[in-house]
Amino acid sequence: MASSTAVIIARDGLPAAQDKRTERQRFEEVWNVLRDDVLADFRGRGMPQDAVEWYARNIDHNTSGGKRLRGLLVVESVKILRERILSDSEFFQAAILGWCVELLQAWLLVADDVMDHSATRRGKPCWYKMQGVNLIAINDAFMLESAIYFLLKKYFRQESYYVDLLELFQDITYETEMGQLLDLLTATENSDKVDLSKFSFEGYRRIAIYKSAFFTIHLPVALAMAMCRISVTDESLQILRDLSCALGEYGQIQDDFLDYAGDSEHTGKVGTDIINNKCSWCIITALALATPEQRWILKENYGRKDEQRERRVREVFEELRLRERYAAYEDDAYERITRLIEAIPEEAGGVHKPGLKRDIFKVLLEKMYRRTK
Ligand code: DMA
Ligand code: MG
Ligand code: MG
Ligand code: MG
Repeated sequence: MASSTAVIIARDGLPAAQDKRTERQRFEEVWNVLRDDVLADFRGRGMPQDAVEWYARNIDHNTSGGKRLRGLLVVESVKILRERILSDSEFFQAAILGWCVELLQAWLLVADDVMDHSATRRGKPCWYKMQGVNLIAINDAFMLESAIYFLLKKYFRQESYYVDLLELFQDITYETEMGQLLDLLTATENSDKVDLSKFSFEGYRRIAIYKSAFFTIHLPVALAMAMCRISVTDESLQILRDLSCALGEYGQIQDDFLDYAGDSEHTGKVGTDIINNKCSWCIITALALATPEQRWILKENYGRKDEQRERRVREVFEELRLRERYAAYEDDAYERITRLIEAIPEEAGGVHKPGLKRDIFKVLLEKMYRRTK
């Protein structure tokens, strides 16, 4: 590990318990080290100054302003699995893996915003909308992805579980790309071909789980398990998959609801699902409740690049009391997921079996419940 790291993490030589910085602050500080690593390597390969500055701008724009839900989930999970406060070097290692998940999210969002024709993200213009970027954003997304594998190699190559980390990132990236494909294919761009009968709860669930659940929940928890050298059994994998699907679907339904009802000042992004003809929880739910007349209005106005028509769709969503439906869904999801968590077997015959811990999912569910951004 780089000697500069030890200085940053163990500031003033304080034992971890007396360290007053929040976990989030410590997590952010690790990023300064990793950012320098990536840029020093880039410069070291003979890249000219303007390219270094471009890469730095790409990295800074796309890694700042997020909630760090996924990155901190790795750190939190390692802490819960170890059942104690982490040493400085353990915190650093867990935070690197957390930052690799944040980088995965960063490049996925750069590409997602191009494909969704979005305007803003995390309170700023989307990267492809920045002066002079445009389609260079495609290569910039790939470069953020490559930074993940650079960091994994630099810090984990000597570990016995290095290949497990690589496989996790590759498999789950692939699954997320499958989800993005389903999301885009279900949303026909051609407004003559808007066909709401293509939307179903079953199709919705598949999109949500593939595009969101696996990289948001399965990946961070599985990385933490790998770091703690907890071997994955069929049983624990099934539990992790089930919990990821339940929590991930819930998280995507929240995202869809906020696309329609969220305060864009607060979420940092302006919703695009209605004009993009997305198979969102809102439209699926509205179609299930609509009268024939409301259904006709939705059919005539959904998925059109026209503000007036978007407003008509919103009016029907209001008439159908989607906000109340969502609040009821959310409370029901909270109860249901709580029961799933309680059913995770932690102990066998009184002997503690190393494996998943309920607290990982409990803490996450509490963080997600009633989120407004
Ligand atoms: C985004 O889904 C999914 C990935 C894999 C980035 P989305 O387009 O609903 O996300 P957002 O609402 O943040 O654009
Ligand atoms: Mg999007
Ligand atoms: Mg999208
Ligand atoms: Mg969305």
